[in-house]
Amino acid sequence: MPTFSVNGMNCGHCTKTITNAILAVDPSAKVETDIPSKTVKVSSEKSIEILSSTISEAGYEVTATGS
Ligand SMILES: [Cu+2]
Repeated sequence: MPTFSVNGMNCGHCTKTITNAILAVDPSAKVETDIPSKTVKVSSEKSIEILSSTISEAGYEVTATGS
């Protein structure tokens, strides 16, 4: 499952913003966020590139991408 390290994801508002942005491009996506490790795991049919740019467009910097 693609995992993104997201700089600036500090609170529940951030996680909600990011989750909603991903759900806007893929309503069937499953999103797991973890604030202490600043990671977002996404189960989605969309590509890593699309998911990464979606997080960026929501206003957060993706510093690393893994799977
Ligand atoms: Cu926040």
